[in-house]
Amino acid sequence: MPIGSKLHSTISDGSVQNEEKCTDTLFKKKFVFEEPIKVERHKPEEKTIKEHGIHEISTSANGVSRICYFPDFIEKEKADEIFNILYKELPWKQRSDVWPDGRTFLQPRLTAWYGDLPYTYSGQTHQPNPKWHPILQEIREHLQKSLGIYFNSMLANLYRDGHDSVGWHTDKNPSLGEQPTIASLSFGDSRMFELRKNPPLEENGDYTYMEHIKAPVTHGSLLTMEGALQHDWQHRVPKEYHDRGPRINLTFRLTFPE
Ligand SMILES: O=C(O)CCC(=O)C(=O)O
Repeated sequence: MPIGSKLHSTISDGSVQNEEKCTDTLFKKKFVFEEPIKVERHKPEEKTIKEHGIHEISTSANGVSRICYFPDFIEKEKADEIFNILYKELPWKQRSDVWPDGRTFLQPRLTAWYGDLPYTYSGQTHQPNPKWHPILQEIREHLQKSLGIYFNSMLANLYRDGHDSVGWHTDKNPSLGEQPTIASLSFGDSRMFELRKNPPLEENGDYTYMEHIKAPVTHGSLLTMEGALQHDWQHRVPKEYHDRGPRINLTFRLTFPE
């Protein structure tokens, strides 16, 4: 008598009958070792944003992630003038990132901060700097009128050459609110702005099979990051392996007291 039938003969409800059937099937079935099916995974093809306009790049429970891209936002002569003024006149400084274990690393770029409030990221704080340079004030007003959005602060980055960069990160900072719109203007040499989608938990932080998107950030271009983008994507400007001239990036934000 099969072991299963003996065990279940003392119980008389419907579920046991089902179990008996399963057990019978199990005894009749021949044990065959089968190779596990290998699921072939492919890296999604990297996309490059070239078309001007609004690009909805993903939708999740967090909402829609959006990039707005305007390569010719500021005409060349004006962009040349802005670059020269900012390069010479902003209080550029090389700061350090402070890691959670206390180690410090010089950032591979120079920065300057403008805004009524302090701004903290990567363990270091930019002190309030409410005295906007006149050219920055002019750009801020033009941007606000064009986008219909108010900005009260701006982080400027100077990439001195192709060796300067900013690594993968999100601008997910309590002072920026839940779904910030960050407007990023570029002047000087072209660089590549890259995005990668955050992996689901089961990928254990592995980005190999996640979507990657690039956008060339050229002289006078505007790129905005909007919606759920800071929740669902990371961004960076990588080092280049060709010679590059200096590039200035202005990222306008609306910040709140922390
Ligand atoms: O230089 C850029 O385009 C990006 C700068 C950036 O990611 C940042 O300031 O958070």
